[in-house]
Amino acid sequence: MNGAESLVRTLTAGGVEVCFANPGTSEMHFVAALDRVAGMRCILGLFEGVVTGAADGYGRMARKPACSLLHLGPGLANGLANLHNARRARAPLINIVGEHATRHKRYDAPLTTDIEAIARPYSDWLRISAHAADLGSDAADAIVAARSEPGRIATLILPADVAWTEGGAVAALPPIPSPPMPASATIDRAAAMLRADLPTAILLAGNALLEPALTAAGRVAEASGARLLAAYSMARIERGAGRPIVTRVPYVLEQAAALLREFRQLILVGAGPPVAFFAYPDKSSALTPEGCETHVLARPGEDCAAALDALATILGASPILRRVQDFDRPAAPSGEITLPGLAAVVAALLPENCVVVDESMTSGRGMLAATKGAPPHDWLCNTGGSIGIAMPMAVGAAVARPDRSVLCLSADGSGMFTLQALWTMARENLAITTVVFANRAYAILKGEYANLGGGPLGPSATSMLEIGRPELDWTALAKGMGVPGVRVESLEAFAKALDAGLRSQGPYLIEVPL
Ligand SMILES: Cc1ncc(C[n+]2csc(CCOP(=O)(O)OP(=O)(O)O)c2C)c(N)n1
Repeated sequence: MNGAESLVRTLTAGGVEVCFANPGTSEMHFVAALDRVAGMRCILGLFEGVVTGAADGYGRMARKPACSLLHLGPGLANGLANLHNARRARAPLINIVGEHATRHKRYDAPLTTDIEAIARPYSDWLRISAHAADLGSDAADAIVAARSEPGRIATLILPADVAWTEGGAVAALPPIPSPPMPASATIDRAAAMLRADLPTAILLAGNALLEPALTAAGRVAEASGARLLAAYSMARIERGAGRPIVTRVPYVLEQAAALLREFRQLILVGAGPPVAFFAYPDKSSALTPEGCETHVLARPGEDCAAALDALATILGASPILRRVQDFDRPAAPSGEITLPGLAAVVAALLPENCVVVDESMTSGRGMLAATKGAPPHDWLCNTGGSIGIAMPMAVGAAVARPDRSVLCLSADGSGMFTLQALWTMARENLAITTVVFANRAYAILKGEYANLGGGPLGPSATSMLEIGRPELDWTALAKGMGVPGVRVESLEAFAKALDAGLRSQGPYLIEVPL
């Protein structure tokens, strides 16, 4: 068995069943091993941003890692933007990057770069494999690193000679460490704060927005009267009718500040203190109101669910959560396309257990509020602000959960970064309905420019923020990659297309001109 085969065998034995890949010559032994080892589904992405974004979406939905396979430094560089988002999402991911054979590096062949230097800031764990005999145990260590709470990026750099040399050995998986429990004094302090008669919010992020932590948070809120908030950069939230009521901190600074203003106490669970996305002249970057006491109940790598459960017990919370979101959804509206109308159609038709991948940007700002009473579903967001994640992430989510339909909401500018994901959707026949909000602009940047107080925009600057010349034809782009689609001109046409897409067992694209 060569090193590459020991790597694939160790990965599959350790529960890594999917590899999103864009390989090259240096990864050929890994690719060849896929035919000798059962149990690894290999999925081709036609750009590395699709590969890393899909691995992120898979990790968020499967709650275990897929691996990505990238070609040397340039392949990694192409995948970095979505690797950044994955790291910000604390998604579990094993990032395998091929490298030249050790003896080849001194020749400075064209693809040579310092892969370690490129990968380091995007990795929580990194190792360069040195010997075929150790590659299996390197892979096992990578799995443990990726699977350790709250989910980590483990980058394994794989020199070609380590992959092709005989003497590989499959390694057993060391135990995955359990997340530590916060100190009891930390939980007691949170209980004392919640007993004080002060307006209090509990800010949740990461795994705290998923069961079982979510219900425990709901019980704490019910017992104490505290309000549950979700960090703007939330990776995934389980929401909808029957679930705890959680409000997301808005993107827009003034709106976020207005939401947070009333609180005198803030308890953080898997979240950092709220901060603005960007700095603006004369505005604070920190969003925690002045005089508000902040207390960290559980850090991201700690056991958020157990901490919340212990807190609920101290507070004498009811074991059964009663204060949940009511089922409430509108009838699908008709008429001219408007943003509230589009949100209402989505709310009217969202199927139970749907996975919504949201990079709708300015067009979807009303989506969360409109869908809060829809049947239970998951909502996945862009966590790192690097745009071009929705379509790749939808691929990964659909691969992880073939039992659920996936609704991908993408703004047109964001979508253009990684639209090659449509090809993978078609090739793998994934049940993903992609809605493209075609406002033909980088609309958010116009608002940001105004926030920066730069005065009126000149024609050259304006043309940097508009993408309508030439006009993108999304249904043609999708068709060219094997995805059927339709352009809709009214809310009833949108509702009809959305219903058809969500019922179909394959990919579908709806272009909504705005
Ligand atoms: C990788 C990356 N490149 C560039 C940006 C800067 N950026 C932020 S928003 C945006 C345009 C978004 O336009 P679109 O996705 O069409 O959404 P809209 O604002 O029109 O709703 C750009 C270019 C970014 N965040 N990430």
